[in-house]
Amino acid sequence: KPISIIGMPMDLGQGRRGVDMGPSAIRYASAQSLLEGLGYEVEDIGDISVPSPESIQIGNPKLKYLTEIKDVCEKLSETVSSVVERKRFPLVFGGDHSMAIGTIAGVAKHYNNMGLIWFDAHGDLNTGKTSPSGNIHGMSLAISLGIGDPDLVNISGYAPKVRPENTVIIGARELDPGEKELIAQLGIKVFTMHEIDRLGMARVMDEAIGIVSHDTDGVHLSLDLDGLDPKDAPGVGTPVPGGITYRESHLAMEMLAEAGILTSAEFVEVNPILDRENQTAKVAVALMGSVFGQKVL
Ligand code: DIR
Ligand code: MN
Ligand code: MN
Ligand code: MN
Repeated sequence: KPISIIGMPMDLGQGRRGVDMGPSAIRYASAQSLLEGLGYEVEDIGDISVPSPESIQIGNPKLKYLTEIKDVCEKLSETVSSVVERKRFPLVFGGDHSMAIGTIAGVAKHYNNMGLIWFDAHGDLNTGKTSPSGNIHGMSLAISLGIGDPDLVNISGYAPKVRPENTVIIGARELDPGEKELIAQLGIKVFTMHEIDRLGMARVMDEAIGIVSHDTDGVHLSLDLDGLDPKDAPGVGTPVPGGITYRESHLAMEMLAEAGILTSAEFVEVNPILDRENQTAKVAVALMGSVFGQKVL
C-alpha cells in the first residue's frame, strides 16, 4: 500500500519545548528514503500548522491548551481521514502524544471496530480530574476510549473511537493512581515491563496481536518513543528507566509486520533538543523499517 507521511509539530500537550521539532528530526533521519528503498510509494504531505505556546494562553491548568489542542487535532483528523479515503497508509510523525487524539479520530471512523496498540512507558489514561500535570499528552488514550473532556472526546463528531477490549498497552512502567483505576474499571490489557521481562517480547506480541486483531477490521499503532529504554531513546520529554530495549522493540515491530494487521501508525514524542545526535529519531526510523517489512535476510 502507498504511504502518506504527515508531520504533527505538536508541543502543547506537555511541558518541554523541542518536541515540536520531532517531525523534522524524523525526516532528517531519512524516513522517506528508507521506506522507498523497501519498495513503497511514499508522499510527504507536510506539517499540520500548530500555534507556538508563546503565542497563546495556557487556559485551564487542569487541561492545558485545551482549545488549541482541540483545533489542531481536528485538522490532523481531517488530513489523516483523507489519506485513508485515498487508500493510502497514514504514517504520522510527532510531536507530543496529545496528537493521537487527532490521528485516531481520523482513522477510526473508517473502521467498524478498530484495534489499538499503545506502546508507551505511560498509560495516557488520565483525565482533567486525575491528571497530576494537566498535560493532555497524558490523557490521549482515555479520550480515544471516550473518557474525559467532552470537547476532546467528541472530536470529529463521534465517540468513542476505540473500545477497551480492542486496546493493548505495551511497555508501561509509570502509571498514576487514576490510570490504574481506569485500567481495572475498563479491563484494558496492559503488558507492563514485568510481563515483558517474564514472558519475553515474542509471547507478549503474540498475545497483543491476538487481542487487537480479534473481531477488528483495522489496527492503529501509537508508538511513544519513551516506551523504549532511555539508553536507546534519550530524546524524549518524560524518560522512565527500565524500558523496552532496542532489540525487543524491533522484534515487536517485525511481528506486527509479519501479522500484516496494521492500517495506520504514528511515532511520537521525539524531542531532538533533549537528544544525542538525533539518536531517537534514528531509532524511530529504524523501527518504521521493521514495521514496513525490512528484514536482515
Ligand atoms: C503523566 C506523564 N502520567 C501525566 N505522562 C506521559 O502527565 O499524565 N505520557 N508522559 O506519555
Ligand atoms: Mn504517551
Ligand atoms: Mn510516554
Ligand atoms: Mn476482541
